[in-house]
Amino acid sequence: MRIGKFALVGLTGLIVGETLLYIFTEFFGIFYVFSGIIAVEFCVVFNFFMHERWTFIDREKKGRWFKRLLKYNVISLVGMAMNITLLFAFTEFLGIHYLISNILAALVVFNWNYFINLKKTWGYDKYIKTPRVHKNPLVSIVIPTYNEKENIGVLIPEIFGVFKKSGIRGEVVVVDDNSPDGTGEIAEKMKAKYRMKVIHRKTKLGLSSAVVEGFEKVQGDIIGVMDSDFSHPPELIPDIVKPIISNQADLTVGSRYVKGGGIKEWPFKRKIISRGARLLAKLLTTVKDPLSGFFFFKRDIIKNKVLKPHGYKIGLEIFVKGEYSKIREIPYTFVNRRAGKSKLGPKEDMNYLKHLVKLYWYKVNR
Ligand SMILES: Nc1nc2c(ncn2[C@@H]2O[C@H](COP(=O)(O)OP(=O)(O)O)[C@@H](O)[C@H]2O)c(=O)[nH]1
Ligand SMILES: [Mg+2]
Repeated sequence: MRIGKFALVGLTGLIVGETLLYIFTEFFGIFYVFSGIIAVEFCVVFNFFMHERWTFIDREKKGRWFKRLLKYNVISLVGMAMNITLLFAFTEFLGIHYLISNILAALVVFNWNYFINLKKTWGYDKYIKTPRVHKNPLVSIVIPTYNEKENIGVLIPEIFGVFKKSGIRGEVVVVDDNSPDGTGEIAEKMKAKYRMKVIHRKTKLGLSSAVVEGFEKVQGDIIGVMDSDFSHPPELIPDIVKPIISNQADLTVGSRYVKGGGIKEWPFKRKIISRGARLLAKLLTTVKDPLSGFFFFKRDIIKNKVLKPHGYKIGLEIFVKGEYSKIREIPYTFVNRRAGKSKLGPKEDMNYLKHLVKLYWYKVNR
């Protein structure tokens, strides 16, 4: 396990550091603070080479090692500063005993160091070879529905209108969980007019599993996901798929948290919860709106991946497990649903936390 190697190198570094500190101070008579500074620097360089030769040996070799050393050095020093700051904050503001605080701080900083170095210094995300899509690809949009009778009949024609206007070859896959209000039948009737499939499941089995089931039935090389309640504007489809069609992106995300994006009419409480939820996903992905349910991707990025639909954030699952290199986030404003009721309640917040733990575990073991 890579993170284990990383930890072991860190530990050996500590021993080397201590030894050097002792030697410089006792044998060379250097003031111990200066000895400490020299020892830390030695340590950083020592650890760097261990990581180069061992922890990250399977990377694609590109660029100069000296540049990586520089990055690693800066990240390590920032990490140390973070450690001290957190130690202080945990002790003073949370009233935790300073020895415990230090362990907590070290844990946070260790993880930070690991993930940042993995990505930034040794570039593990960058060198993934992503497939190209060919000219005029088929775009499949998966739409999960549960009691959306007022929306679905309006949404589908709008989507196909957008396809036509923008010259996109598209299909829609509706996954309905036997909605009591008859959404499934409405969708079924529309098949006569539009290129679409309707999957009928027996009971309400949940949003994520519906989407994953949809993925299994799509024909397109590009797959998209959107809600059926108009929270995700169909007019945006061209902006969000075109970067993929032109191979400028492997994954595009409709984003509320990049410049130009936003949310309308959310109460303060929901905004706070959303911010907290976003923060917790911070180390998992660089996507700025990791909880977005409006995204498109090249089918191949999930080719060999097992998607586990825990909770309802299927997007996050793909952002974390997918093999892609180029992401693009397209700003949009999330609006509350046009008609009908939300199906997701507080129970889903717990599911989200469980999902996060699983994804962090996945990432660490990768
Ligand atoms: N098939 C299926 N779709 C669902 C389920 N739960 C929610 N959806 C759909 O998923 C989308 C998002 O759900 P919604 O209730 O709007 O969630 P909110 O926007 O977070 O309030 C909508 O298109 C729903 O119809 C489910 O259990 N099964
Ligand atoms: Mg909704």
